[in-house]
Amino acid sequence: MSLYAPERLRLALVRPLPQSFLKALQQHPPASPIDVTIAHEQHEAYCRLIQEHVDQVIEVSVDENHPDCCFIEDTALVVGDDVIITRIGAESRRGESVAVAKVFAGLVAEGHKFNIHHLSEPACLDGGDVLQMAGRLFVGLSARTNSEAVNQLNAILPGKVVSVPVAAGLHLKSVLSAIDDRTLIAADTPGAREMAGIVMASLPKDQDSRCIWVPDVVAANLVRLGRKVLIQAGYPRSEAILEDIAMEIAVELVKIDMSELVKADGALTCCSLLIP
Ligand code: CIR
Repeated sequence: MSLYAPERLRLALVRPLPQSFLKALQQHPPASPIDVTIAHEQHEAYCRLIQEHVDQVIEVSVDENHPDCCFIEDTALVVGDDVIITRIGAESRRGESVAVAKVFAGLVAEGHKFNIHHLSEPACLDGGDVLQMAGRLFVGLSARTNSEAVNQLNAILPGKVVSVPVAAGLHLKSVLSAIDDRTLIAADTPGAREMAGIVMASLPKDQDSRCIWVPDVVAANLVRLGRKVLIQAGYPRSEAILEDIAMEIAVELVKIDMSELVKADGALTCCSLLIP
């Protein structure tokens, strides 16, 4: 059974982009500086799209002391009824999980049936390193996520975790994501090919799994929202490839420009926590 088959999502968490976003972590200085006004507009447009496709959207309060707080995906994993509050890899971001943990505790108090777990030191894990696909939890071992996190996740979710060394990109999902349970979308680069190979080898043998390569790394990260799929605008060659797949599996592509967030290594998945 799929761990993640969001036909209609019941709940999502998002977190506004702070004014301090200019200080967000960046792997490399971008060609042009972040325009915070445009970044806000792009993030608000993203949140509107999430709102359209999810029954309940909870906005976690903004935290100016954490310039990366809008990248809420990194703070928690939701796998069925299990919620795992992460211990974010970058020390400066670690405090971001606190407010998210409080929101989940509040949901439990209201009657939601979540089992809440916390990763503990020395584990480090960013949600961007976790791909849920076909009943598996692929966990990138990266500069942000370590093997102790994999051990702790294995104890919580026995038999589901597959680790994948991150050979390229900040996170596992910086270079690949799933458009459905049998179709991996991956960047056509040597590092991403290595990572995608490991994912493909661990997918169920009884399904006709495939990997579709896109020429633009940024375009390999997409968000499935029911019958819509959010993709990054501005990558026509990748878009043409994704359009063919979308037609075949009867989903509609929705293009969104998040270029100012990409400058801080933000992928599309990173701005929400989606709960089927
Ligand atoms: C960071 O370096 O942690 C942030 N600037 C970007 C995090 C993006 N997270 C994600 O794609 N899951």
